[in-house]
Amino acid sequence: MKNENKPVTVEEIQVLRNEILLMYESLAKDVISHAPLVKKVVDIFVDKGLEQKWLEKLLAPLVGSSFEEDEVMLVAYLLEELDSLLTVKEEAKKLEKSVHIIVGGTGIGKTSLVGKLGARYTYLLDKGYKVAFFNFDHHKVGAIEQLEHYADAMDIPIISLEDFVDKEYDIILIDTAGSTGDDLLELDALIEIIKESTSYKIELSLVLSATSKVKDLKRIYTVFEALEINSLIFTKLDETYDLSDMINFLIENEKPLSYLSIGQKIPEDLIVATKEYLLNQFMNEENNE
Ligand SMILES: Nc1nc2c(ncn2[C@@H]2O[C@H](COP(=O)(O)OP(=O)(O)O)[C@@H](O)[C@H]2O)c(=O)[nH]1
Ligand SMILES: [Mg+2]
Repeated sequence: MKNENKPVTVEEIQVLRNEILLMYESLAKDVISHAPLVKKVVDIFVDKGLEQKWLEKLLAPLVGSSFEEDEVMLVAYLLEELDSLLTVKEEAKKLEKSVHIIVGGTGIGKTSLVGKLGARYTYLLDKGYKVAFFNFDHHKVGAIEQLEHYADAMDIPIISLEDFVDKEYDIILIDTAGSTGDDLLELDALIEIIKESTSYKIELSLVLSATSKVKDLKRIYTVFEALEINSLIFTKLDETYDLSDMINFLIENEKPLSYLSIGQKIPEDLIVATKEYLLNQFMNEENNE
């Protein structure tokens, strides 16, 4: 009896909360099995690759309401929920003086992206920015040649670290190598040097492929999380009709999405990420017959 007056601890509340969540999950499944139209809509989105549990939890509260009989409303509701969970970063009208570091696994499209962004910032926006490239990929054979090729074609200089200091450039794009631990330490040291010796704002983007599985996306994210990631960029959206892994990853990850690479052509196959584009691509995919 003495226990009744004892204050409840945070741990006890957490245990209770987990139990309630578990009960709610199985309840949600049960409730939905009695609402055929809701179940149909869950199945449509499961077919598209979204997680069943997540869908059930969202839709269960609607069973018994007028929504239950309206498929269009149910789909619209789910799309709105998806929309609210995705975060995008709009491109500023006026870009700040910044060092934009592009990191990610090998072969994911980082160097191509540096080329695309370089061309975009120099030639494709209302205001032309003064851009320079910096190569931090000294491992991969041919890495510098690829960047040099873009630099020559676009008339963008490849600079050395000393050149950062004179603030001559508006945007410095840094191309990096893959993802071993040593590289990350070196990259971290480079970031510290830039912070200490210049006033450039640092923008670090993790590049991920739309063709990767959600587990791999999470694993790569964990590797690079040691650095301070400001935004995500997805590449190779043209190589898959199934964006569910990417969407499932983004639902759980709060980092904003900035750009999308939708093909190999430089510079035109780069777009600013919008929720409309993502959701349209996701809903119109051709694997749902
Ligand atoms: N289909 C497709 N290929 C891409 C895309 N982005 C890059 N690539 C290709 O992927 C390959 C590797 O690109 P690269 O930029 O060298 O990757 P890095 O190793 O991360 O620097 C090249 O053949 C690129 O043309 C994209 O959005 N779609
Ligand atoms: Mg590269």
